[in-house]
Amino acid sequence: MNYTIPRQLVVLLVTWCCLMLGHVRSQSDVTRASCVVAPDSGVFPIQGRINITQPSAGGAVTIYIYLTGFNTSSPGLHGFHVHANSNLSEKCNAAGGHYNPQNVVHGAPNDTIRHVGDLGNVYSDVNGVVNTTITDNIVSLIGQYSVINKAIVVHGGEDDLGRGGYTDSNTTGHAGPRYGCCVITLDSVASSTTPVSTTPRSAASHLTSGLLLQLIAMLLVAMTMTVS
Ligand SMILES: [Cu+2]
Ligand SMILES: [Zn+2]
Repeated sequence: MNYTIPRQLVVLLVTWCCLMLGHVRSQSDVTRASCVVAPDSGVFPIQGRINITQPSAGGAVTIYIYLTGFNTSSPGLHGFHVHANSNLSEKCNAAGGHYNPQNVVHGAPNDTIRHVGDLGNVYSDVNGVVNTTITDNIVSLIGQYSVINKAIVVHGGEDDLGRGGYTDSNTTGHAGPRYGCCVITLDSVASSTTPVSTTPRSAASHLTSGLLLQLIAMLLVAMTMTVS
């Protein structure tokens, strides 16, 4: 029996495969980490989750923050940093100082000179909730200054970003007590089989491969329309 598959069906299947390949590729090239925040022994039951993604080595990280348990009667800013240690045995105090591998002074996230861990402040609202996203170009999940296995600490007070004139403004931002903390753990690494830190693929090469697949898909769709 002579059975032929309609040409349009074949073209559509190939198109679908190309689109799926592009999708899978973009998903698996992202490095992901997370941090489950627990309260210090202090007054407020701070808890929540922080997810961090980095699409490429050397690229910006996006930090998704959802925390609850802050004082509902005084909404405001709370210092938010990566600290140097992964040890939380003395609650948040064992996390050490700000992650500062370059041994420079404390600063604001946008300052040229700052600790790697200086992420500024997060805002807790009238419900005692922090729900925000930070994008940062210094913190990384990959390479020499990776923050994997470092702590994140959220403070009781506002980080003055080094400008407050207090004795600890240039080291801690005078951000006050530690309300909650967690250790950043790696969830998934970019799919590349070569070590990302030694041979990083540029953002441009990711873009090119994605665009190529999309171009092939569009050509195939155009062919289908021509045939029918
Ligand atoms: Cu801190
Ligand atoms: Zn700092």
